[in-house]
Amino acid sequence: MSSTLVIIPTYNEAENIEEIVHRVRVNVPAADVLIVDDNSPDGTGDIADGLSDDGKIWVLHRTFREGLGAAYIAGFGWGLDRQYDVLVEMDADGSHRPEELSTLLAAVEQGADLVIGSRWVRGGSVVNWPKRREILSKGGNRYARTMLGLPVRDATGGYRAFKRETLLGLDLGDVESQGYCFQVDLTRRTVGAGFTVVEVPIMFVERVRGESKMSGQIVREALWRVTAWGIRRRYRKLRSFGRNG
Ligand SMILES: Nc1nc2c(ncn2[C@@H]2O[C@H](COP(=O)(O)OP(=O)(O)OP(=O)(O)O)[C@@H](O)[C@H]2O)c(=O)[nH]1
Ligand SMILES: [Mg+2]
Repeated sequence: MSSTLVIIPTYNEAENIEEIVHRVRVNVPAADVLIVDDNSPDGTGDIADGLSDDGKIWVLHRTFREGLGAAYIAGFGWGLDRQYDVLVEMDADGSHRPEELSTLLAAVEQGADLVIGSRWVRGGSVVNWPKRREILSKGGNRYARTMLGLPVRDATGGYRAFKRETLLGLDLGDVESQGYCFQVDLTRRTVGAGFTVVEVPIMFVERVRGESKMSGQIVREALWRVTAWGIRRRYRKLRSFGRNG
């Protein structure tokens, strides 16, 4: 059996952390959980410490808030050092339902190198999102897919399971993207390295408690980085066409 680590980054998730960890433990008891907390002012880190006494729940305390991307990179490093076979990304706010985790893990067992829990494939859905969030997510995905040539409907989705070998093949040391575009960045790297990506439909549920960290700055970062990656990709293609054609 593969050993699995579910990585949950947190910033001010005091109202959510206990429930989400409980749901992971109930639904996939064999998996370990790593909470990566960036010194949340609301005490999420202390609550997490209180959960971590059964040998399956771990907490990585970081001193500064550095964004979702940096938190995941730290969590991946922690898990790779400890030889986990599968590393899962999951939000703390309940949007990524632990009840669907075994579906993602089954796709890994069947051979996928990266499994994305997808809102925008047949059978996927979003619950309680305002129309503007749906438009932003669908539009952002269409833009990323076109600019980067990605064979993926939900490249910004953050509910994912990576095989350890996939992460080891991605050169995580030079990842700079922080917000949503961290997910696009990892998708693009995974596809570019020739790994297999499989999307499984999920029901994404808008958070009920706590505050979203989504911001204009996160959207702007995604837009300029995807644009820059896309231009570089086209330039490289043209150059190699010029050389070979
Ligand atoms: N460690 C850490 N976690 C973060 C940081 N920013 C966001 N998170 C966590 O990352 C997860 C996703 O953040 P959300 O605020 O839900 O953002 P989102 O899912 O993109 O936006 P919504 O769809 O509006 O919820 C949550 O568990 C957050 O607590 C950060 O800077 N550091
Ligand atoms: Mg969220």
